[in-house]
Amino acid sequence: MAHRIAVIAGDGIGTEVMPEGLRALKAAAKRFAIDLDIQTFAFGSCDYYLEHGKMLPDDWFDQLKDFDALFYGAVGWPAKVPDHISLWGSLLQFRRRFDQYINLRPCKLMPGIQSPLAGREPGDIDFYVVRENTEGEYSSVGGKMFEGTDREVVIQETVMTRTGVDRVLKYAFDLAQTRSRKKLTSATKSNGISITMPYWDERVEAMAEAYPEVSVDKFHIDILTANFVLHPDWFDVVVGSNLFGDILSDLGPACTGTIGIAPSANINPEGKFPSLFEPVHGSAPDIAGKGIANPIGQIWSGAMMLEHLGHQEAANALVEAIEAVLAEGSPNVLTPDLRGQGNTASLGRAIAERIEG
Ligand code: GGG
Repeated sequence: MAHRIAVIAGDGIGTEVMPEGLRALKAAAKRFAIDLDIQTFAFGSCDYYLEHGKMLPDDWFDQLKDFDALFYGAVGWPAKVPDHISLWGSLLQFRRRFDQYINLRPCKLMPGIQSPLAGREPGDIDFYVVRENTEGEYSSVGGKMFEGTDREVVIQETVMTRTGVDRVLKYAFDLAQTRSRKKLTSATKSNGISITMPYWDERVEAMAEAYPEVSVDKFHIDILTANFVLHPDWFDVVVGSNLFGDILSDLGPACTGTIGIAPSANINPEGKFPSLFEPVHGSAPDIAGKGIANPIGQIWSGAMMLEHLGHQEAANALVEAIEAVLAEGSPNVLTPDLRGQGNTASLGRAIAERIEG
């Protein structure tokens, strides 16, 4: 039976890397005889907002809920729509309504890419960030008072629920258990943020009792970011709240040379709703329209989607094709963030050709 994939390219470079993500997916589908039923949607972009006054149509949930996966580009064009309106009006709706409470973000130094961290080789950086994806600091609890006066007050609460914290910790511990190093690092700031973050720590300690084989480290976020740069080889599975996970999963890929290659999966592990696969990078208005965006984050996200849909061999073929093209290092193929003179299409085409074999 065909896998139903909903495609939403979104804004900026999302619309430029998506065709390369699809090209790679179609090449894998052909080689491994996978039936993909791909349907593209125009909503979820700032242009849609300018035309309709909202990021999504009222019936978006019903339109998307029966798909097997969502393949997503990027959102945001602050010159057209304020970022908090575009993000809350689209991507965060998907994550919440489809209960995609895991945001899984691999961070790996690939062959042929020079890390900005001196002396680091492929193999030195290979970890996952597991980000809580539906609550935490990304909460809609709060408000404004005395707006426009000199007594103006703004408040936004962090929300941590036992269910929300335990389920992301369980996912992270389960993942750590499958890895050879079996190491889990938890990010908090429990010396300064004195209620929610110590609560997260308590839940880590409680969960750790069920995983005696997993070694657990707890770091405050400030020194953890320093250690990402100084000792990226220390990390295996890093778990954090919505905000901390977001920051760490930009910093991690930056340590591997470029955020342009970083993929992510927003997962509803129970499979009750579709999961969503998107590059970590955003819409990058500064380079949009130039055709130079790196498509690897989108293509690698496609590999995570194929794995999620049960096609491990095809997923491996995508990642191997990415690694082969990076290792080859042809300057005419690689995008400028990889120190090449190529463009989005040349890199996407080279990877698709490798997949085809
Ligand atoms: N493809 C990822 C994307 O569009 N990100 C825009 C963004 O600002 N995301 C914030 C977040 O992931 O919470």
